[in-house]
Amino acid sequence: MNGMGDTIVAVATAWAPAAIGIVRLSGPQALEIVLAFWEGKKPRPRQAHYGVLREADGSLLDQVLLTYFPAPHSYTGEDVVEIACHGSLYILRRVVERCIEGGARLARPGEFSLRAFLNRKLSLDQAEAVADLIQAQSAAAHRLAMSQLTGAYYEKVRRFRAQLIELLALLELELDFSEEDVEFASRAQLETLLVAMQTEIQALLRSYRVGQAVRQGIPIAIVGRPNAGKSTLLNALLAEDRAIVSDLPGTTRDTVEERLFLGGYELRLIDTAGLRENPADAIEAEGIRRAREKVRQAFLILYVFDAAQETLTEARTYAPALLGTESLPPIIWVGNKADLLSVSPAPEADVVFISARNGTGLQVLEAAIVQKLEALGAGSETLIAHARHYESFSRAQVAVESALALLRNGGGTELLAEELRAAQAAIGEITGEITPDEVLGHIFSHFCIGK
Ligand SMILES: Nc1nc2c(ncn2[C@@H]2O[C@H](COP(=O)(O)OP(=O)(O)OP(=O)(O)O)[C@@H](O)[C@H]2O)c(=O)[nH]1
Ligand SMILES: [Mg+2]
Repeated sequence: MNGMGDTIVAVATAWAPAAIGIVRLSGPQALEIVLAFWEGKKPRPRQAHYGVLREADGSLLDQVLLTYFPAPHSYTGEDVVEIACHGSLYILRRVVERCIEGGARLARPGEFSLRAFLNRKLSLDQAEAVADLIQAQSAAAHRLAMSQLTGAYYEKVRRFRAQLIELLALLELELDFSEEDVEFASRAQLETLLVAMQTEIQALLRSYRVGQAVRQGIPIAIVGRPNAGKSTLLNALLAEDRAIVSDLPGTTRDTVEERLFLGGYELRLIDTAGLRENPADAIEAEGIRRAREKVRQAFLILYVFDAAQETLTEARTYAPALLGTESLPPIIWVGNKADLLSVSPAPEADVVFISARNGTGLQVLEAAIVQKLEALGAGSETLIAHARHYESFSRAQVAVESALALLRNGGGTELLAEELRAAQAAIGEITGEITPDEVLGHIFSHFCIGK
């Protein structure tokens, strides 16, 4: 497929003054439109050319570098021209306007990548990965986007699909030769393969929560009784006086959220109102309700208790009722105000004693957070990071399970093929290439069984 017909233009770099700003055009008239106000050598493909752009009255608009990528060897698969100008907002706007005067149209959001997808330069999941890559702020989010663009996740999705197509091809062959009662696909091998796939998809489906958290910032709720030192801890972790601290219980009323980069992860730290059984007024009650809501949404909880007032065992005993939910996210127990203790408690997994006020134990706590996130899979490269993928994989999983049930109960080849087709189509939606013809194409190219 080539050419959506018109030529689009947009500023490809950030909309802010900078040393350089790039205007990009894509479409059949890209070069012609630019040449109309370009003064310099006729651009050779994929070479940067120095030249100038002129206003209609002949005055100098800017000195630029121009690169021409003829179709199909460009990002969009169409003719593309990139103009690197001085990054002045005035110049960038004028260059875009000059292109529009020459017949280009302002691109819609994502339109370059859309064209790349329609021209098969990028698959759908790759296009999503490009968007993620641009948004990624942490090493972990970057790793995830890269994995989806060309790495382990990308490979995994394609391997599942290729395996399913392979199996389907064999089953289709069996159906073609049904009178002869041959079995091209060994049922035992089929079962082994499907069981392996089922296990892998199961793990992927479980990874969705962590994948989404890594992509968008991992929500970590700081909770505990009033006056435990939650806001002091938030401030200490941020190294900034963000939340109000006071010795009055019930100081924090609403939730306070801040981003923190730690160990390659982007965290969303959420300070909450202190939890107690009998709130003094309606505002405190509302604060507690919000705190509990944050607990339910959190990926990890820092449960802060005043170690001078409460032992770890007591904190553990009372926490579930205070947190107000049965299914709690993973917890790191933070014994605060350790400066007031005469003996330091014995170390334990998921327990850290600190003094938020004078900073002792903070590094240990930070290390414990990173370690916990890694134990929860946040460091993996093959995580589902998009709801769309989660839905497709869920449907693929249902189909794979049905296929396994059919296999085990001696179901017919036709029904089996139907389930594998469904699984294959579901995964094909992830990559954006649901083409049933592909299955047929596979049979012919591999087996050459006539016309
Ligand atoms: N000795 C000591 N005092 C601390 C420490 N951390 C906090 N405090 C004090 O404890 C009091 C309460 O601290 P906050 O951080 O406001 O406590 P909070 O848990 O946010 O309280 P609420 O917002 O009311 O739920 C303040 O007077 C702090 O100075 C600590 O590590 N050691
Ligand atoms: Mg507070």
